[in-house]
Amino acid sequence: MAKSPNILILNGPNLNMLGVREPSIYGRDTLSDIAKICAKRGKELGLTVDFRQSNLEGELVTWIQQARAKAAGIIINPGGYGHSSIALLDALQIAELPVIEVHLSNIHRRERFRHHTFTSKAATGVICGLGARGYALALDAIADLVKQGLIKKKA
Ligand code: DHK
Repeated sequence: MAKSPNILILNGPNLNMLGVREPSIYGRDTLSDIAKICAKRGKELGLTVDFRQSNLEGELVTWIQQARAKAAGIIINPGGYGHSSIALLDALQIAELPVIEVHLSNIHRRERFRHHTFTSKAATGVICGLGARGYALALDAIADLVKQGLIKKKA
């Protein structure tokens, strides 16, 4: 039987604090609740899900570099690094994989400094404002992209 495609789901800084972190903005789901949602949806879609979180920019960069050889796609909630990290943008571009960026909150309804994300330039699509559900929707989208063999081309 063919191996199921591996999807790397990355979560950036402070997302380990979900559940207690400003619930009116980020909701009450913990990161482990979201990991369970992703495992379930991934299984339904025939995907293997590798769900990770780090507060360290360099660790996220290393994981994205490793994904180039072993993953079929990347889902990333870059947290605050989305607004600041050219290193994460570079790593995502080097990966040459379908990328879906997720934000739990609608960053466009929030402070102006959250409106711009460097990482979005490397994303095939961006989902924001739908809370934990955004991750399940990102898996649906990436399953389609992987099935169609749509590999993101460099700009
Ligand atoms: C998560 C963060 O940690 C913030 O820094 C972003 C994003 C928004 C989210 O909505 O998931 O600004």
